[in-house]
Amino acid sequence: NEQQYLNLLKYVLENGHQKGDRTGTGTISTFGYQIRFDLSKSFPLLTTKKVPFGLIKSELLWFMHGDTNIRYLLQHKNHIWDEWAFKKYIEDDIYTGPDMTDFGRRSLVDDDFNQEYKKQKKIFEEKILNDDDFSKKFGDLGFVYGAQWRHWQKRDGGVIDQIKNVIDQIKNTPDSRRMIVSAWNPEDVPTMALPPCHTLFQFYVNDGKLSCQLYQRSADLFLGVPFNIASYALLTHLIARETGLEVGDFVHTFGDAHIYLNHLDQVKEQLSRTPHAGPQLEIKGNKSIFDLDVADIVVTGYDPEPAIKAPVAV
Ligand code: THF
Repeated sequence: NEQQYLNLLKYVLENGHQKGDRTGTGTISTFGYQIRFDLSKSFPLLTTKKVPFGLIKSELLWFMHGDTNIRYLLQHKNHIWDEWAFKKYIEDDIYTGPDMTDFGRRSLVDDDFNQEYKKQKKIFEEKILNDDDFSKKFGDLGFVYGAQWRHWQKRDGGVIDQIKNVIDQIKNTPDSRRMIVSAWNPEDVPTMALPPCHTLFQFYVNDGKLSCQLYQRSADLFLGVPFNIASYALLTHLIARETGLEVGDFVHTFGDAHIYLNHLDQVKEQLSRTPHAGPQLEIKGNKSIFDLDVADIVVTGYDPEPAIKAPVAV
């Protein structure tokens, strides 16, 4: 339950060592940790801060569609992947606006720059939404999750649909120990906007229940992980529904589990709060999970503490 996540935050605060990182923000970090959620009891959307479930739904459906272009996310008012597309754009020769180098850090410390950044990002988003050619060139993040899950490129030119394959395995050989989906494609990693943080997941069937374990190589504990927990819990529900099983456990295994140094006050605030009872998940109608719309997925009884704002490291 939620306490396991809070214990992890506390563990890293107390035992983490300071470590530099790609983004230059700095973190406290530990290596190797595991938490577990019994999905049959409640849906693990955190209650010690409000987590925007709408964004989690549209992100997961985006992955499930095999889509890698942020246009779908923008159409659903989801901006969590904007920075990575915007970065590719401002580094391209076609961009002739004001210098946006290192926008993630500069927008936090320089008000004037932040105004300009917001303006340029707004222009970028409008073009992604309205200009097909521009969107094809700059909205696409490359071989990110959706691509590896649904159309992994084979050497011989074909593609592998790992999600369809794993559903077939769960239905036909539920005792299999090979029910794995990998987003980590070593050939693609060097050219990706962001190599996959949730690298690999495995399913397990026991007693009519479907469990899922995720190996996350790099975990932004305050901002990303609450999303990742809810996202994989939702994925487990979707796959269970498609295969006629009940839900079992979601097991979340971490590699580099870190708290960014500019999230420390927010983490302490969250740790001072007491968890409430968790919500329940409801999937409406009987569409295939590949045809679901955000409106078909709802949580009921979600009664969180207020949101806690924090800057995302790019
Ligand atoms: N990069 C970093 N530094 N952290 C991450 O968690 C992360 N992700 C994805 C890709 N790169 C990452 C993107 N996921 C938010 C949440 C998840 C993200 C990115 C950003 C975020 O800012 N959440 C805010 C609310 C945002 C809003 O309302 O628009 C929050 O308070 O939760 C790991 O998968």
